Amino acid sequence: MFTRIDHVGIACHDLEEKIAFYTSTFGLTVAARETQPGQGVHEAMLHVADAPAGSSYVQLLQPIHDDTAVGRFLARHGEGIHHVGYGVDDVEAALGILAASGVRLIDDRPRHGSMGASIAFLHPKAVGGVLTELVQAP
Ligand code: MC0
Repeated sequence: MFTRIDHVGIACHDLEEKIAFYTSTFGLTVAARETQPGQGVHEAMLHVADAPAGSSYVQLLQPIHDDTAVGRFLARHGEGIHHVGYGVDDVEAALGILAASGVRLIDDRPRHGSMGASIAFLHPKAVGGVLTELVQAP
């Protein structure tokens, strides 16, 4: 089902500071910056590598305000890994397979994600405490 690790989402308080750290320390480059009001985040995708199945990224996430998924996560856990995003060829097909096998979904249909991707989340309680995202690149 998974074609690659598309990205690792990292929650942070200060997007500019973390972009500066990842670019200067690890030599990553910023592939995209967006604000996603529906997800409650300002975010940056930092390119890590290319592979035949597609590219991989670090996704830095700063909440737009405290009462958002990432804002609540920061209050509870502090900065750190927020979710793992896996590449899939067809997010709707993957959701259908997972729902049929009883995996608890957050999204039963795809929504708009970073860089034009079609995305859907699986509940962390169904994945051993890991918030898991399916990503179908455009
Ligand atoms: C919350 N919990 C997590 C978690 N967030 N566990 C692991 N990883 C996370 N990231 C756990 C809490 O510890 C708690 O566990 C329980 O879930 C409920 O916590 P809460 O604070 O009451 O939860 P809510 O209301 O924030 O809901 C949690 C849920 C939500 C995962 C359903 O955050 C959600 O729908 N997330 C999906 C959307 C999202 O995260 N968007 C931001 C990234 P206990 O054991 O104490 O009950 S947007 C993005 O990434 C886009 C732009 C993209 O990639 O393209």
